[in-house]
Amino acid sequence: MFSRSVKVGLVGVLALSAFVGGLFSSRSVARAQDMQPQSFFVQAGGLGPGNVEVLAFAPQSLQVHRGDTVTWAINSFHNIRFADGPTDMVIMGEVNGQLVPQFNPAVAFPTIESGAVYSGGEANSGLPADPAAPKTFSLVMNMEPGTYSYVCDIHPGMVGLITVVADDQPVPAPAEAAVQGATELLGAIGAGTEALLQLEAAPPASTADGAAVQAGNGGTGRTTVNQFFPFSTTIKAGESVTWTIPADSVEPHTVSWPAVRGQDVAPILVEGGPPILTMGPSILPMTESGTTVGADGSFSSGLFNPGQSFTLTFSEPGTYNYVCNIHPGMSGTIVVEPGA
Ligand SMILES: [Cu+2]
Repeated sequence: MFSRSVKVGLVGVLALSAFVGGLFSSRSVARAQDMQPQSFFVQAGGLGPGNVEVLAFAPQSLQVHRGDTVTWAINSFHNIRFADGPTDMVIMGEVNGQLVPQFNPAVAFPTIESGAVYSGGEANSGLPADPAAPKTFSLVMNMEPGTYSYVCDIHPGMVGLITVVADDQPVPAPAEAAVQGATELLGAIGAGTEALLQLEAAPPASTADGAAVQAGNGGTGRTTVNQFFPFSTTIKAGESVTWTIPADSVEPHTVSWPAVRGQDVAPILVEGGPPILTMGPSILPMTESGTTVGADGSFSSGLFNPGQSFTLTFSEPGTYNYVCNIHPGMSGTIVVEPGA
């Protein structure tokens, strides 16, 4: 069933790539021959078949003229902040005299509106208010010629470049830049799809210490496969399961049962100011690693990061259909049989 959906997805992506290739009629143009401002598209992240996700801007590097518009298609959950490097997504802040983790306001809230003219310096799109809604963000580039970097703070390492080229110098046409972006995304999705098929075929093996489950994958650069491997694990009551995210992965996950989705943020309203965005039950740790859980219990690791593990011991027979709270479609099953 899996391989079928992978094939269909790839065919669709390849068909799209051929279509975009067909648009390849206009070539690089200098401003002198083309006084109309142009409009460029950049993909902020990309989604592939089998829960493969690319955490990169594509094209990663874009050339424009002053006055051109850049529009980012924000695929899933990203911000766009012009800056030299990322800042912390989560900071500790005071709520009622206690320090609690909260989303950094410098990341969460916009400092420039979509459609505005950008003339340099720090500027932030803020986070999408509704992560599920399709979203775009546009800026008119009004900087001096030079190269400007921007980042997504949610995904450290997700960096894009915009080079403003002097008016008398050519830049690749928007269609050409779009093909470049599609090529970069296709390559990254292809690497993720290959990793997915390999992990499906040969998931991590259990050891004497208990069952092993890998959350996500490593070794594919800016691409993440948001799946548990193996999908289904059978143990006996009293045995344990350890979930591990490879150190060279680029994405955190949760291990949670039952699912608590769409509650990443618990806003606290503040009179006369922006709300404090504390972390919500989808991503807050609820269960310590090493805990023993029964059939009537629930568990949630909270966000854990590449290189980290989370272990549970299951005392009661049953079927536990657990999920990652932050990645829709990322789920697994632990079947606990009666003990020997
Ligand atoms: Cu996940």
